[in-house]
Amino acid sequence: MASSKPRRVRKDVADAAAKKDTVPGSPGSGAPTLAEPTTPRSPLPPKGEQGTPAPMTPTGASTGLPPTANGQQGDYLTASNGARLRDTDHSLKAGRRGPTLLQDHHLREKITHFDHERIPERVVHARGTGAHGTFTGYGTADGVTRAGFLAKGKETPVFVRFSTVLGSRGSADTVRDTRGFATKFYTDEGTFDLVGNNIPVFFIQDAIKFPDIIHAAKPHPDREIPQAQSAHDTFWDFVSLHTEAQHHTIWNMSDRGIPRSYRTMEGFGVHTFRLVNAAGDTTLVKFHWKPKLGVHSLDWEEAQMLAGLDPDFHRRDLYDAIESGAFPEYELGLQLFPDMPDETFGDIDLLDPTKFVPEELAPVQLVGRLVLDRTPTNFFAETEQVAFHLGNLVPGIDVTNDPLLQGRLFSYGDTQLTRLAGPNFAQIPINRPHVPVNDMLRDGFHQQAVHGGVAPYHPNSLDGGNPFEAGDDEQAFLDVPVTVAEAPKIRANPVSFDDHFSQVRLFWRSMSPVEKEHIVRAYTFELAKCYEQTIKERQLQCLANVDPELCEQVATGLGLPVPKPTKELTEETPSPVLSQIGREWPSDGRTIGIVVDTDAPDAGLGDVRAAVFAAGMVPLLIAAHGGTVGDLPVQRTFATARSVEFDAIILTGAPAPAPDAIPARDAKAGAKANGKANGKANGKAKGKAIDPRVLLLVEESWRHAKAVVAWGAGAAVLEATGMVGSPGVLVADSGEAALAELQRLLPAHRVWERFPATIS
Ligand code: HDD
Repeated sequence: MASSKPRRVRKDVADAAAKKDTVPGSPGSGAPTLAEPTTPRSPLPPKGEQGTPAPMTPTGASTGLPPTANGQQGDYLTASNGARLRDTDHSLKAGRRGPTLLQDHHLREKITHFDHERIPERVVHARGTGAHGTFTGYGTADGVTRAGFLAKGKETPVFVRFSTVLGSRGSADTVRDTRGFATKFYTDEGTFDLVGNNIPVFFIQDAIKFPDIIHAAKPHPDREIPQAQSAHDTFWDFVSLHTEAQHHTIWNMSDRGIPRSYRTMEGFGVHTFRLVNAAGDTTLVKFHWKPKLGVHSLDWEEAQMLAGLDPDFHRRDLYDAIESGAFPEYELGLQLFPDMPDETFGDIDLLDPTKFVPEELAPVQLVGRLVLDRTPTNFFAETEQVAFHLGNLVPGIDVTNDPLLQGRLFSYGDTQLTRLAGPNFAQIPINRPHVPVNDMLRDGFHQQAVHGGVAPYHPNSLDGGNPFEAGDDEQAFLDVPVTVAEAPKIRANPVSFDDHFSQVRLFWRSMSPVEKEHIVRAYTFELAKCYEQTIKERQLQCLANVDPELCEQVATGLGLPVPKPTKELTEETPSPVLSQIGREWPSDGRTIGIVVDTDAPDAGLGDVRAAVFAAGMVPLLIAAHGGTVGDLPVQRTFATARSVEFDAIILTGAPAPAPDAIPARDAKAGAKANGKANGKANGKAKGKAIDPRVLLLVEESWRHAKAVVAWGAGAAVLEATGMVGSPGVLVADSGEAALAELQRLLPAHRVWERFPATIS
């Protein structure tokens, strides 16, 4: 029988505990290091200007909680029930050397929560990064759609997530792959998700093939390699057998597969959608995102180097740009087509997602501007938990019967059930609409709402008939009453879907010679990584059906016979706008590496740095060691700087090797190695040894067709590498003149004429 007396601690035990068995850091323990918790203080301000909007209720109303309500900036550490904690560094034990007690709730809670911190990564597009921003409508789409967020001057908050497709969550950013460009518009009429890619066509025509293409492209199931690559047998096995994938594949093999930055990448909604205006008239549409900085890509060697040197390159680039105020900008554009019963434009079937419509035939009409100006406060809460869904449509935008789109309408909601553990993922803050939600969806795992009322059904009288259905004139979403032709049930495609090669040829023919060379190299690289001879031969046969020159060059690279075409090679009119080269783009936000000799800094250094900055670019000083040069901060050292980070290099000095560093390159050996590339070279100029890391920086920049300008003592570096006279390598009279040369060269992104292409 339990004693009714209060429990007392035996005095001898209490004394012993006070002497040796107390918890370190507790009063009387005598432990010096853990005497008191951190002094409570006011919550820290949110990072920069980035206060998260206060958490909202499932109806979209603010809870009134401060932005950092769930952050670790509060006064006291607490358990999840809010009780203040005295110690979170030691588990509760039976004595200092005793076993841990099961009753230690804090220990169990802390470890249990940690054990479940990871959620399944996305089955595709696992590697991604996001940003907040604002979309402003131009009002130019009013005639074709009643979507309110496109109205003139209307501002709508957005969240964008960029991604690669194949790699796992921790994979490198710069792999050769398609990039996702998914935008959530939190409009006044509900959330609209535009879930696109940076390539306007897709691998497959019917969603039922999606598991096949993804299984083929993901790492091999036995060894789980290669990670985030298409250069392997199963990928090329599938795309050479399933030839509708050839169009998307050539885009991947082009420079589009390795964007320089998310800021220099186009976006495409891919499918044809249907717009409806206030009068009920419909128009077919394809969505485009046009980056303000133009379309620009990495060099393949750069992409590979970056995968090791800075696997977070695109992620970092996006954050750095936003945090430095160089906000990424894109314009939303529409290609509009009359909504005819055959849903074609010319001879292009608008329901076939492996086809695009050249802009020369249907110009892209700009309807709004997106500015990304805020990085997420918490990666997991926002970027990881954001859930896009093509079914998130607003009045004025509807779907078509594209069979890929139809399957996607199912997949996105479905995948979140596993990934976000239940049906209430739309209540997660990043997914909540910014308008009141009044659905009759109830219960389920992780339900956040405390729903009132007794009648979550329609019609009802017990809750006064609430909520009511909206009338046509009350912003209701209307399914466009498209006529569905009477037809037999069938598992087959429209006949027009059988053309798998004409647009692949169109794309190839639209490329400039240098871009064609890159495509040849990419196919040759990828196929050379395959082990199965039959797969290489089958893909060469596909290339023969695209273009004889392409096929021949790749076959030569592989050392294989050149097959003859088995299909008629149609005469396709090129679409020049597909080429990334030959146009001029703004240089805003480009990164300029400025090499400084700390022993003899140039007097004009500060002015040049300021001028680069004033021109909207990012100047980064590179020197032998950290600290400052005069009052200018050194941002990279020769040990941390690699050429791949910079768009151009300015040399303001010729730094000597550190006394204890690797010896400067031997003049003769240097001349021999570099002579192959450009005539003459050595590691010394006029008898002065130059730090080999500077030479490497400049040589790599040269290999990657970047502008390199020097003035003053910097000219010695160019002399040492033997590059003077090579296109885009210049010695200027002054810092001002050097910058002027850079500004002349940068709008083309790279100095393409340095490597004249051998392909026609
Ligand atoms: Fe998809 C994610 C884009 C076809 C099934 N897809 C996903 C994302 C993007 C795209 C950008 C990442 C969204 C994010 O950042 O969270 N997907 C496309 C495009 C397609 C396409 C442009 C063709 C035009 N997708 C496609 C098909 C299916 C899926 C045909 C399935 C039948 N996609 C998914 C998915 C994902 C996804 C499994 C994984 C994570 C997620 O949805 O939320 O449901």
